[in-house]
Amino acid sequence: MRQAGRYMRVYRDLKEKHTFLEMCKTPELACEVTLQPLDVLGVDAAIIFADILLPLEPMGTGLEFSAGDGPVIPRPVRDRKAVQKLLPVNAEEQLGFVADAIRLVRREINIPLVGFAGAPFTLCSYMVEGGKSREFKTTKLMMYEATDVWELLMDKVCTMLVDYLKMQVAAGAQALQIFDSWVGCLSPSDYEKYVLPYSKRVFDGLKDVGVPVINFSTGTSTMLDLVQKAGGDVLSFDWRIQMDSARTLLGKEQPVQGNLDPVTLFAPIPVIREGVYDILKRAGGRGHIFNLGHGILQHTPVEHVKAVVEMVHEYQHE
Ligand code: 1CP
Repeated sequence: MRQAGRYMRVYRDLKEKHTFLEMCKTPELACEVTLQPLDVLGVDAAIIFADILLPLEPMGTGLEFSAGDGPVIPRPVRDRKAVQKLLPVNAEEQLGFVADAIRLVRREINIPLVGFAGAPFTLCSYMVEGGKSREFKTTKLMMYEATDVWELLMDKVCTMLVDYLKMQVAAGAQALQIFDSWVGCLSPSDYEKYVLPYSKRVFDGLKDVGVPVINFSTGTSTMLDLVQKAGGDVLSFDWRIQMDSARTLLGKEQPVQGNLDPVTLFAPIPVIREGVYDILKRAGGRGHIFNLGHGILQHTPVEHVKAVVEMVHEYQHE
């Protein structure tokens, strides 16, 4: 995961000439951006260049990325009428550019390519709030005050997601990652009641898709057992829990991914090494994919990212 290729010069140069959405929707450009970090960093897998919010456009809410402020959803969905008006998505026809980009990338690389989408909660939170949020008050109030509207919205998003993710696998994605970036704003009980059944529906819908599915979330260290119940072959979580504690909680047979704090990448190399080794040691050398606990930050020194990849490759388990 290297959300915001913005930390790389080659990406910024390309963005001088194209908008972010143009880059996502032009398979040749999306392919180029996907490839950009691979040789430089020496990573073991690639993630397709796209965004979790792309499906909102065909659903009818609109989608804009204004410079600097992140995403804007011009027609947020806040009542029953708006939810009823949401359009069913034909993934092949309306999001086929993602499949095309996947096909192009597969021809160019010999490492696995990860496809992805947003999880139901995180996507719905953008649709309800109209953009990013700190408190998620509008979203939570929809859950509490208009539970049936919330459920209808989650239902529509789940249907779209299973379809969209299957399309990515058919196009050649060799693993899938479902990003629940903001679900950590919920209490465990609210997660269990308003979100878990829907996330589970997506993971269940992908059970026979034939590739591993990664269940990614942040801020969920106090409810990882519930997140695990939703499903997914691999559980990916952030740095707010130590790897060995998480593995004890989840059971040692549960494959895991994570969990370096992306801010650590700005630290001096010896501090980074300490953080990386700590995770690898606590993970125990089996069933663990090393990764950051969340997306890489703007201005991250590329040299430090390279150094981390080398550290992981050189590490010898005792
Ligand atoms: O150049 C730019 O300014 C655009 C920056 C950018 C990029 C490079 C955005 C806007 N999205 C992406 C690509 C992206 N997004 C990928 C492809 C892999 C890569 O190239 O890095 C992936 C996997 C994502 C996933 C994504 N988008 C998530 C989930 C992961 C996470 O970080 O939590 C989320 C929440 C988004 C929404 C989004 N898209 C872009 C921004 C700035 C945001 C976050 C805004 C917010 O804080 O709400």
